[in-house]
Amino acid sequence: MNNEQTKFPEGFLWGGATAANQIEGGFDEGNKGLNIADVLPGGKERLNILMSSGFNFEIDRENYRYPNHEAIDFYHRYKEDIALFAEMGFKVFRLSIAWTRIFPNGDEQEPNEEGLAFYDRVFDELISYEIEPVVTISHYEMPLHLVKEYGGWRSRQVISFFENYTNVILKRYKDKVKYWMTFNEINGALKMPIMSMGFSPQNEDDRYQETFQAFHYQFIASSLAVKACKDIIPDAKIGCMILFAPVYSYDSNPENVIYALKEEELFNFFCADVHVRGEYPAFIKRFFKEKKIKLDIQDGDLDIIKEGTVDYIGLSYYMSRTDKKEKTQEEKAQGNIVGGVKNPFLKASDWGWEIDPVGLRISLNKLYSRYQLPLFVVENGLGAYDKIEEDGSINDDYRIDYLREHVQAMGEAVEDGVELMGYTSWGCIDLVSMSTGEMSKRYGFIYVDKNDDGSGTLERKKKNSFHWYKKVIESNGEVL
Ligand code: BGP
Repeated sequence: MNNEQTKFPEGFLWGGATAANQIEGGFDEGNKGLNIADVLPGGKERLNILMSSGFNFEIDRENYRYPNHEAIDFYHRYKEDIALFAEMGFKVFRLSIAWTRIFPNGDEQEPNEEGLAFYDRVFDELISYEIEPVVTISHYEMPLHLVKEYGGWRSRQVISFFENYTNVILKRYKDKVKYWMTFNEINGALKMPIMSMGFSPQNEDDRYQETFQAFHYQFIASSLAVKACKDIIPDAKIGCMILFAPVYSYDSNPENVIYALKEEELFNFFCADVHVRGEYPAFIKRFFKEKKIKLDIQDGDLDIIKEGTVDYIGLSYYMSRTDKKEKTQEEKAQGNIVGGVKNPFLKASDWGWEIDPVGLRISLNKLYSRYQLPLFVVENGLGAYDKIEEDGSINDDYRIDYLREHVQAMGEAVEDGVELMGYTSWGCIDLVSMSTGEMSKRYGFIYVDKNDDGSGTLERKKKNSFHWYKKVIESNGEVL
């Protein structure tokens, strides 16, 4: 065991992260309405659907499986799961509220009491173990009705539905939840708009226009949520959530350096700038001009955005991106979900996500020097195939190695002067993968007996990493 000393502040928020659609199941229970994750099939088609356009948003059980429908059945097993999180010593647990449990169609006036009561039970259970909930208001689960009837976040009307939803949950859970986040990986829509925006642009020409218009509506919605949170729960903290993948220039050719810089501005910093500073950054004007983007900005929109700036920045970090201006098909990084070219210095996961712990230190430094706002790593982890040995153990030392190096990198960043609030590793219990819709891409400290074909007992088992993470938390990141 390596006893490397780290400098995590007292009260550092160690825990794990999930999203409703990837754990709950019970997709049609408790009056829940259908959301976008409920119509996404698992398997090979999934990533193509996420990246392309023309998806019809219907359930077709003859040809596809829908893994999110049962997921890992957290809806019925949350007590057992929370007890295991408590055993690891979690200080916080990040989860999302399924909008469709509260407003099954999204546009009703009155909320669904059964849905509200479910999260009351979950929060009470967490609180009974002194685990604080960290709640994402919207994590890739837009009501399907809003997608079909309004075109998702293409429509300005959706702002008021979201505002209603947000006000209801802030008021209901004001005494139970003190950490909030608005939209999960809001900038991820630049790669995969379907999950968070509820539409995929029909053609390349409209792509930027539609995506940035939807961002504008989401910024207003997010700012209204921030403002409501400050009014309703004055002692709460509310953040944004950015998918952060630092962009490296492939080499020192200035053409590649400026290309990487501009890609980084657009992908990593554009949404964060608006959330944190409350205004559109200067660099985006040129981009809008070149792409002929004209936003519908109405009177008052920019004031709302200015007033609703966040308290902290939540980020997911899985990989970096190395890029150059001109790249051949062969040079492209296979599977690296944020694109770019292969980085010769890095290894990749079985899904091609390049593993780069130093990149996390770089990301935290970049974000902190730009904003001087507390940072919260709310997703990070290794998706891997796990094997159960004959004696029932699961020796996921590769996962421990990955996490150790990333925790060390955070420790370095803290020593660099970064203000870091916490770390919730992604998929602390195995769950349905977002990009593949499968179970076999596992992230958990806790194994769930469920297979890609839907079979399995759903029994929970501790992996080696469970015992490792417990010690990490106990020692506040000193025993790694
Ligand atoms: C993030 C999402 C999560 C999650 C994670 C891992 O982008 O916020 O919902 O699933 O990535 O991705 P995957 O499940 O595709 O491995």
